[in-house]
Amino acid sequence: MRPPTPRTPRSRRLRGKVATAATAVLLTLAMAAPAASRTEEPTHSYEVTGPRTAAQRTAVAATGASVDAVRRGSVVITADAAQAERVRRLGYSVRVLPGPPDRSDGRRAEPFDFPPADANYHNYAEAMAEINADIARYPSLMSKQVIGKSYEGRDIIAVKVTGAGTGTGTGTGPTGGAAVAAAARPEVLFTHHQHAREHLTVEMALYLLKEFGSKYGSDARVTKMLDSRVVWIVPDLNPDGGEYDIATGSYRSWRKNRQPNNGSSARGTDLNRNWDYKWGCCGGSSGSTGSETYRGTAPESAPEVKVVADFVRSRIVDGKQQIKAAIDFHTYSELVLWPFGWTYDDTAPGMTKDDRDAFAAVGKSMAASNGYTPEQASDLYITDGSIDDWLWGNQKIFAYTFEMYPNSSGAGGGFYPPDEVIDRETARNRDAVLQLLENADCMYRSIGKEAQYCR
Ligand code: 0X9
Ligand code: CA
Ligand code: ZN
Repeated sequence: MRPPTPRTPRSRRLRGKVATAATAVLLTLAMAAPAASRTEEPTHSYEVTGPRTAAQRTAVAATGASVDAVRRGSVVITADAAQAERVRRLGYSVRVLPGPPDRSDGRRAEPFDFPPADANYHNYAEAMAEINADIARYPSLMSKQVIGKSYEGRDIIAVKVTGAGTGTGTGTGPTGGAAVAAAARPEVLFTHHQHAREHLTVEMALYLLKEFGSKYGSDARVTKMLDSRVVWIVPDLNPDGGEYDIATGSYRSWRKNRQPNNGSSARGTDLNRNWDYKWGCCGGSSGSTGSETYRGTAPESAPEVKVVADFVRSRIVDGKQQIKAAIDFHTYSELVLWPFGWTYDDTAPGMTKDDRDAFAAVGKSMAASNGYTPEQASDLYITDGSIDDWLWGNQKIFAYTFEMYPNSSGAGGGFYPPDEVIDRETARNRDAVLQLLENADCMYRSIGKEAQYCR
């Protein structure tokens, strides 16, 4: 079956103008045939009271629900009715929480656009336009590559950001040998928006591009880093899911991509369970197409994961992976997480004590700057096939997961914080991002072992 042609949403400048016939047709389609409610099981957010250990939370996740927030003695999940019933049968009390907030302001949203009260979020077309404008403004600092396409055919891009200065990865400052120095720059990867409803992560990517562009040459810390590192920003791994989530003007709490599943009316693979490291190994994902954490038919069966994994592999030069460190941005819970997610153990094959200690040292230092909680990913619950396990286990990239604002599902809006918080909550990670860039040339310096590992 051919994927449908992606619809190009109109720019927000046109909002309020007379709807064209084409737009009216789109609106009708989007409103009249919500695939989720007709052919897929509707999901709700629930508070589950009882689970207080990681093993108990892993058992809750094994019902096929996604665990969205962890508290002492309870969790918040997204689940359909059958999954919620399975959680109940584990012996926990389950209470329906309110659905996504209504941000319509009593006005009708344009199809494939954020509701009026959240207009400062960027849909796919708006984000691409913003990025193109940044690149046009700072052409010697940043450039764009289309690294592949989503299932529905949208471009997945990587933006390269690196300065014209002559710094190297050694921290010795200007060398006068620009061509040689540029080849030696450690590379750092930022990935965003694996999960459709986590729209704040796209804003995080836009913030980084603006910050790097506007501060290069004036802010000493930014300048030094961009002259001695190559930054790669993949601002949107899941454009299809993101557009689907906002398509009707009411948020759908969608998580996965929009790939159809053979023999099932349920769409989507959880991209963060589809990476090729210990895929499906350990009860940290689901083999059921209807699950929120469906792992796909095989590692990298989701085109979006394959595209980004191929891109990461393309950064192996002369047998050496150039990318040294990474952050994958998610929402919510305000966490800095490090691998592994597939095992509760701190160390494991492929994770020595020194590796773990370096992860923890830099992780805790970043968390001290943004006020998040630092911990190993599996302290929450087991995940398998997640991006950071693959980046570390397969590519030896020091990869973190950040869970952004809000802290809990209550006050901050859960997956849908109001657009008023975008500036504050993206800038909040400025120092952590710079810290990762500063550590990227030798993560083991953080544990006093530079001489042993980085010569
Ligand atoms: O479950 C996930 O994929 C992440 N949480 S979210 O609510 N954004 O879906 C957490 C992943 C943590 N595990 C690893 N990073 N391995
Ligand atoms: Ca607003
Ligand atoms: Zn997520």
